[in-house]
Amino acid sequence: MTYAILNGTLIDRSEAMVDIEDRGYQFGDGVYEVIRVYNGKMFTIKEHLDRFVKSSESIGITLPYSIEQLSEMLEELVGKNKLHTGIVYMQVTRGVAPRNHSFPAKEVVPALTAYTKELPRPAENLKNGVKTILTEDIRWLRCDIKSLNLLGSILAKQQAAEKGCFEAILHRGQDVTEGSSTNIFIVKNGVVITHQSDNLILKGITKDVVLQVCAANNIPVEERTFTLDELAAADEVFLSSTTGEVMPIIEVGGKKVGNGVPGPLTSRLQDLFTQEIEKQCGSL
Ligand code: DCS
Repeated sequence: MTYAILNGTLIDRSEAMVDIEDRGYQFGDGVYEVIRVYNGKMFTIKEHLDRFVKSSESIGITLPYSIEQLSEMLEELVGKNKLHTGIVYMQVTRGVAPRNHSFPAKEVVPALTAYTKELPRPAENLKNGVKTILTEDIRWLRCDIKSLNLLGSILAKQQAAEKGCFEAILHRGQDVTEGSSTNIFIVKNGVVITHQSDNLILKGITKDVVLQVCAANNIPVEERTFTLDELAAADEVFLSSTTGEVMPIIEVGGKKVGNGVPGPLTSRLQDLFTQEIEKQCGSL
């Protein structure tokens, strides 16, 4: 049997159902996390749970569980599902209440769900790199909240998929923000450049690990807005995300990055990132 968590209880995945008036279902009124599992161990679990609490608080949802309780619950879920390599998806919504835009009565309990999925590491893409498209960032102005409202991201990712690309790189006018579900980095003259963690992007946990390994290895970083022109002139481009890790980008909007193969600094950062995974989760 495969298990899922519904409101704090482990149940059979096939019996995990939500009400049609769950506010996540009707309004996208909730937040979520995706956590990577390697060798049956969750990577950067603390950072993900901290961000989950922060996202919840920023939309006025008080989680009915402590971080310790959430952590225990997820560990039990991963263990019972015998997940080796994959992800945990977890979300909380404001709960089930008669449809009304404003918040429901205080007694309505936020609805927590979580489940696991087998997902191998994307070995081929990590090695060969991926192609991307460019598209205008039409999302709202609180992209720092990991909200369930993902239409802007979904529409961008679909455009990428229709062009045979892995990701859509988003920009607001001339300024590059991030990918539809990833953070974007460029390398120019040995300097790693990525958008500052403000309201226009999600503060990626993978991004933070990349920045930490850069600091620890004296690799210069600039966290700032960069433009489409800088992207086009970059020596290397890569993305980061929980599922994608540190992934080379070899094409942007039909144009090759450099000579169209993964760059040396990207490969070095991949190695350093892999070491971080192995420190927490054992050898890969
Ligand atoms: N930016 C956006 C818009 C994201 O949705 C994500 C993660 C990231 C950046 C990268 O953040 P992490 O490094 O913390 O993963 N998106 C998750 C998702 O929806 N699926 O997998 C990861």
